[in-house]
Amino acid sequence: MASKAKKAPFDAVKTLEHIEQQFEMVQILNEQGEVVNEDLMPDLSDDQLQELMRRMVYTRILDQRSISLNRQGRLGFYAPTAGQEASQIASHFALEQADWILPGYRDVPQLIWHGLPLTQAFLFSRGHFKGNQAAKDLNVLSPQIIIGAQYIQTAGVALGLKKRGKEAVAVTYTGDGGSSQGDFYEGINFAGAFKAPAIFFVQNNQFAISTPREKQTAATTIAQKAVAAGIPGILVDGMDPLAVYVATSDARKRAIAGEGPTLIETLCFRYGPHTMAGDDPTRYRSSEMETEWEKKDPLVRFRKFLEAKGLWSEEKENEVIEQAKEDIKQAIKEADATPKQKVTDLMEIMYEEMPYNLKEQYEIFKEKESK
Ligand SMILES: Cc1ncc(C[n+]2csc(CCOP(=O)(O)OP(=O)(O)O)c2C)c(N)n1
Ligand SMILES: [Mg+2]
Repeated sequence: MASKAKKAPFDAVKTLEHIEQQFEMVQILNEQGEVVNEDLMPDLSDDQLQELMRRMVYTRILDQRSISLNRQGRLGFYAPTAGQEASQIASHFALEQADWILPGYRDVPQLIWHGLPLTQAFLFSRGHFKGNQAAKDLNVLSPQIIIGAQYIQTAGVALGLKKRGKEAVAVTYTGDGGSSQGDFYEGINFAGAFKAPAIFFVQNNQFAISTPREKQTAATTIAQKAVAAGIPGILVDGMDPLAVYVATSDARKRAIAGEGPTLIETLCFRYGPHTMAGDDPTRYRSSEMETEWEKKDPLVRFRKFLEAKGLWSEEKENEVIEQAKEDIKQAIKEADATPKQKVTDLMEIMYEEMPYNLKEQYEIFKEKESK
């Protein structure tokens, strides 16, 4: 049946375009380390600015050493972090010790700066249970391997903090790939509905293993997904430590004030492979793309910014590098000296009271292990 062309009563596409246009990338330092948005400059002392740089340099060295330790067969599972230091370290820098961190597998640096000893990080990499036994007063959960699952846990932890009247937030990290999981939507929606004090990070490093960001979603930004949950969403230059710091402290302030959660998308890049288990990035991304992102490097731009203020030098940087190397050497020694895990260890930590049938097996293993 021929129908007369009618004018649409409303323009749904325009509504979407209008929303998408609101998500401009927040940036304070450009690639040359120049301040391009003075109004947003955070109130950080010279010491704090230096400490932030120190942590980023240390983390880059930790990444380099972890990769070579993995190649020597001295570490197990490892997900490289270089390129994501501003996203990881500057976001953590805006947090307090009382805050809870629910990390993904690439977020070991945030755990370390929250207080997890390096030795434990190495034991986690080796699949040793002691790597997952953080001190009781350290507010962290173990790195989550199931993508996006920590988003729901974060909504729960945040609501728990609110109900207990704690002045603290629950902070989680996932990737661009993680934002496609059902858990992602459930987490931000629940936290929004209950005004739970949570900060949800999506470190958009452009790839989920080999799947490019464009295949992940039709949305122009991941930050805009906050709109459907009725919570603020921020798109931030994830290679700019000051922008990430400001976005995080703003989100934390609002969460503590009872205003609920925030979704923060940090645009960044992982320079290395997905993990050390055989991924070859040259098969899915061009060297031009890599060079473009390396120009945005967070350490390079922050170094330039600090040097212009007389706050950083090659000497300072070398001190940090030497310290990191020394700490890593010591920590790997301690990890080597940790007794190998036994089957009975796993049974002991799993149960407060062991079922009788497992008790029988436990005795059998105990006997075997004593030989
Ligand atoms: C629920 C689930 N599905 C699939 C996997 C396998 N897997 C591991 S990492 C990964 C990609 C995740 O990419 P992204 O969220 O962008 O994080 P990135 O590794 O880039 O930091 C996938 C699909 C998994 N661990 N969990
Ligand atoms: Mg990714």
